[in-house]
Amino acid sequence: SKPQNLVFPNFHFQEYMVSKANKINTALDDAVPLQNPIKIHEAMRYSLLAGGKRIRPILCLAACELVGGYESTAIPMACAVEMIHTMSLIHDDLPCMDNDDLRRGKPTNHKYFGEETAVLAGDALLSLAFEHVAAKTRDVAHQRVLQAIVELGSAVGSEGLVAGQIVDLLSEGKDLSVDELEYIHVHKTSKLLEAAVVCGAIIGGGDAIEVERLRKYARYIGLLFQVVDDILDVTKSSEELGKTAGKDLASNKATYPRLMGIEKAKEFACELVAKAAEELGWFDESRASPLYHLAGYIASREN
Ligand code: GRG
Repeated sequence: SKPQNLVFPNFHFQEYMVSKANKINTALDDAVPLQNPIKIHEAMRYSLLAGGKRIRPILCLAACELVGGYESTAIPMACAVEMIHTMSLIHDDLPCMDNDDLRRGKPTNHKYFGEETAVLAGDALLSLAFEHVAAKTRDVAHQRVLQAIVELGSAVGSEGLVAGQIVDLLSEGKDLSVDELEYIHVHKTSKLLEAAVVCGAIIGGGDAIEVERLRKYARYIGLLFQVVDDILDVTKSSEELGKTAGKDLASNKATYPRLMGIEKAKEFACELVAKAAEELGWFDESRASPLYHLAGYIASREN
């Protein structure tokens, strides 16, 4: 395989993230204008433009560019992925699901607009996501657009996010095995991250081998995302409580720090970054630098 020196000397990751997030925010703003009926578009925009790290759409653009595609061709797909992510958060926060009051530093959609509007805002974002890719993707063979839409649909539906959510709901109050926990994480979190990367690569003109290498990369970072989430759960609640053991260790929930201890969980996170980087070793070094840094970003994020 190629050498692993993926830290391209002239690459500035912070600037890269800000520039990509700005482009995505502008594209999302344009994709959902404040039109009639005002209430529904206001509710869609409220959550969609409420910040968020934009990890998924940035992954999508980075994968597209890695395989030699233009950023502009993957912008509609990147927006679609973020629309779906946002709608999943809106629905996840509803009283019939997690019943959360705050999201992205603001009152949740249903707290602000009411439950009926929040459900509809989620539905509308889900529908718009697919319409947007199909209608707005330019200069890409239709067969590729179709392939990406199939990939996205399967990552979201009853074999993807929805599967993870239903299994999560059904297992409430039960002691979970590691496999059951893994199933929930893979479906609730990894599937959409994977679709973001794979769809970006398909839209960017990647061949089958490149797409499958990037799928493997995405699976490692999907798992990494969850391991880091679990570590943050422990460290954050420890800080909040001013104790050495946080809420995670006090609950029965199986988590990586709980299963293997916090230090081993951190080591595991480093191993996952290394494995993700290994998949990138097959690509051009300078082009792979963003995805390499994105894995590091997911590993070291603080929220
Ligand atoms: C998708 C059709 C459809 C229905 C939704 C409610 C539901 C089914 C699924 C729940 C999915 C869910 C909320 C998973 C958690 C995903 C996750 C890790 C969220 C946090 O992602 P970040 O940290 O958040 O990237 P920001 O706010 O930065 O975007």
